[in-house]
Amino acid sequence: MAEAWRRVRRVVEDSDVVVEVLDARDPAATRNSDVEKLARSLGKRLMAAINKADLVPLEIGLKWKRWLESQGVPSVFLSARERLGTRKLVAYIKRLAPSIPVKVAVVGYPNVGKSTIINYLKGRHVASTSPKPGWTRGEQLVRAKSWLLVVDTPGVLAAEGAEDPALAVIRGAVDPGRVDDAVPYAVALIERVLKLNPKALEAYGLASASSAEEALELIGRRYGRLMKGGRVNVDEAARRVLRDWIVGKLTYWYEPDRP
Ligand SMILES: Nc1nc2c(ncn2[C@@H]2O[C@H](COP(=O)(O)OP(=O)(O)O)[C@@H](O)[C@H]2O)c(=O)[nH]1
Ligand SMILES: [Mg+2]
Repeated sequence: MAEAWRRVRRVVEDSDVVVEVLDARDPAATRNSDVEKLARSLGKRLMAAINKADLVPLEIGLKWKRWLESQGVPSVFLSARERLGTRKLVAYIKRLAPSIPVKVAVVGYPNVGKSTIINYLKGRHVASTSPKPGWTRGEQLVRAKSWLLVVDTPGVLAAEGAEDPALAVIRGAVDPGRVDDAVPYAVALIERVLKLNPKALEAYGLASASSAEEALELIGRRYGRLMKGGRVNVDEAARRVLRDWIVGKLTYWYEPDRP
């Protein structure tokens, strides 16, 4: 078993309630059936936190919430960064708690907002970060409220072998500053946006594009410095798009039951 998965397993084992954090821009792509199965097989209560609500319309977020709940996953639609819906998250955790105090673990792909959520849950009343008796595996527990203990380590899911490079980007596996060739990743991401929600490219001032390659070219022409001979620096444009995804400047949304 890979070390990353072992760590996720440990975090889940040490909890009663597992909060799977999803990116509201693409909840289906940031969902992980392995961790859901793991939580269920260990008898943990599972819920989803559809995070970054500030980036998508409310009615879309609520459709995703209903979609997840129809599959047995209680869900809240929230913006951890903007502190919207966060109290509802706490209320859901309380409702799901099998006993008090409840131990909560936060899991998800990189960049979905796990640390922001953990920090919110911990709040300012960090009473203790020392390991509790019975906590032999090295995870830290923070008592956030009298009834709420937070596992201080996020369960980071690794995006392994994503068949579609767009999924690798969405699942936080591509570092725009380090990846050798950013273009195929950016093209794949834009293809997904064109397929699911082409209007989202209006954020780049693009009314329409007939292909992802054309869109990338137009983005480079509009925002980048041109190279010798007026050629577009496509590599730079691609890295910009990947960065924009990470910081939330690039946003799109779609309804459940599309791919
Ligand atoms: N727009 C938006 N950005 C968020 C939200 N929550 C977290 N982020 C941002 O997403 C990035 C990753 O957040 P972080 O908590 O470090 O994610 P982690 O990798 O899952 O721990 C950071 O730039 C956060 O500021 C949110 O609710 N809305
Ligand atoms: Mg983190």
